[in-house]
Amino acid sequence: MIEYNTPERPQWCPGCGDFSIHVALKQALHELKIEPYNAVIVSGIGCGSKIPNYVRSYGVEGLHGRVIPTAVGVKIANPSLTVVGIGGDGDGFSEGGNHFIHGARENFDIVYLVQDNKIYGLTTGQASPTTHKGIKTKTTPDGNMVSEFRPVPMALAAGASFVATAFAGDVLHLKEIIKQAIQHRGFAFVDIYQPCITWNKYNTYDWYKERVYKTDHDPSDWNKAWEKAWEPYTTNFEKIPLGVIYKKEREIADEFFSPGRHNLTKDLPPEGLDVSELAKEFL
Ligand SMILES: Cc1ncc(C[n+]2csc(CCOP(=O)(O)OP(=O)(O)O)c2C)c(N)n1
Ligand code: SF4
Repeated sequence: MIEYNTPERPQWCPGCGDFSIHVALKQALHELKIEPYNAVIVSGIGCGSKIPNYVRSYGVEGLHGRVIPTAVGVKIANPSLTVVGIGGDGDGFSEGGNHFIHGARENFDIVYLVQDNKIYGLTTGQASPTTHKGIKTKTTPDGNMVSEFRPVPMALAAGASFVATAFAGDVLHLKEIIKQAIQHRGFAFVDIYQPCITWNKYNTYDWYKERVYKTDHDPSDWNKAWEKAWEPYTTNFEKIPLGVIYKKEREIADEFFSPGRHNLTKDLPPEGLDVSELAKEFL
């Protein structure tokens, strides 16, 4: 058994979906025989983003909304590492929305897991981009007036080469999906439906259990994937597919940016550069 446990106990509310994501991620890394010194967990800021503290690997708890650029930086610096970016829906789709689009487009070889509880958990219950229309939150006391952000169609439209959905209430399936995401070569996005039992009284475990089902379509069929990606919205959340929605390998960006290819330091003199003249401009 590869030891991924830490002495720290997660500080989540009892019953929070983040517990299953934590277990599934550690189990996926263990089953893929990835040693802790070859894994880096990069998060943002939020309840779920505390997760690097609870996994015995390398980790960065970074800035809110900046999971993807930090993860990409780690991957470029050392392409041999397994880099897993992880954060909340507020972190990834609001502050980090721009990075999400371009991460999918550029296709760096990283995993990106979103703990999608459809609320801002850590800051105590404000509406997030994936909060459903009509839902009352602290910031939408008369009901959310705007339509929800659609992460799965967005990832597909932006060009992600691996797009999947999973549910924190089904930890074994979630673990299998995380394993597939890690094994995929390219940007692998998993939208994880994660109940926040404290602030989101609408998207509960029972609410999901009545709606989720495992899809068995051919994930290399883009048109079918597009249809599945939209199913929650076209059925008014009556049917929510879980599983790999789309998967097709294509060129990854990593090789272009690899330090070996652009040896930016090769022409520097060994003693370094004298920048004192240049610096005077700013004095
Ligand atoms: C740049 C910046 N903006 C805003 C915040 C305040 N902030 C901290 S966590 C958070 C939202 C957390 O929600 P989410 O990302 O969905 O994660 P969750 O807590 O639900 O897991 C916000 C707005 C911050 N820390 N930094
Ligand atoms: S506030 Fe919500 S997301 Fe945060 S730990 Fe509690 S249940 Fe989990």
